[in-house]
Amino acid sequence: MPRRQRSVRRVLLALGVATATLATTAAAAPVSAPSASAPATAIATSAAATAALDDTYYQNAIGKSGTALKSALHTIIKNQSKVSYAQVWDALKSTDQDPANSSNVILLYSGASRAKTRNGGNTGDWNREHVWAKSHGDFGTATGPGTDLHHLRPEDVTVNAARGNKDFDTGGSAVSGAPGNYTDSDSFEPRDAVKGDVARMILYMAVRYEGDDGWADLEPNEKVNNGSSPAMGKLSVLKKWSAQDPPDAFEKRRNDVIYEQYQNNRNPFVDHPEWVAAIW
Ligand SMILES: [Ca+2]
Ligand SMILES: [Ca+2]
Repeated sequence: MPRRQRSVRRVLLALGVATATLATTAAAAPVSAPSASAPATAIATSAAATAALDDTYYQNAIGKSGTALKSALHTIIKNQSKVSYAQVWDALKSTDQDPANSSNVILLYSGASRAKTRNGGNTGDWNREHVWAKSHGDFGTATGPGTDLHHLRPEDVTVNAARGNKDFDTGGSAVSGAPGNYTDSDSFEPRDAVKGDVARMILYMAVRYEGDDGWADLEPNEKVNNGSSPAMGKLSVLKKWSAQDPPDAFEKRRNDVIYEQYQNNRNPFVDHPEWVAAIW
């Protein structure tokens, strides 16, 4: 691991220790202690972690915008470890663990909490959803974009099939088994709570894959029915979704787990959602 990443990890570990210490102190405090202090502590810790990343991991991207920012971020995030498609199963059990039940994962579109042991291909199982559909650029499941955890999520087998390789857009009829999701013949609309997650995953893929490493140059566009083109729509809708659903604790933890335990690279749009508009 490059020195810069090691130093970021040290800072994050230190912050993690600090958070744990504060949490213990809060838990041991008298019940009369004002509970309003807890969120302030969490926000301060999160801001400190982001500042630490800006000084290290994102050092060469700070202050840039447009194509210069996209290019700087590409250089940063393409430096990564990779997992095999078989290893994705276990990784998702960690990255998408239900915060309320460590035996389960949360499914992306349906929002259901399902046993980690139900990974598979039968009805009632969950499988590996490629949010950037693998046919868009035809990258399959060889180690590379098809195994990149930043856009892979657990999803119910039937719901995954309903999404298929459709582009993202609003509208359609309700998706069975996935409340709040809609689909029609050429597009899929995820539930509100993950609209931003979906957008940031797609835009990560656009920055990570620029056609310089044997894989297609993936880019968002304004179309649906992109088919096997290395493109995903609709950009204007994805930008809106990212703005209306900012990163929450689940999405941020996921980014940290991928960075620290699996790929040693980050989704910049989870750390800096304002970079979506700075580039597009
Ligand atoms: Ca969200
Ligand atoms: Ca690209």
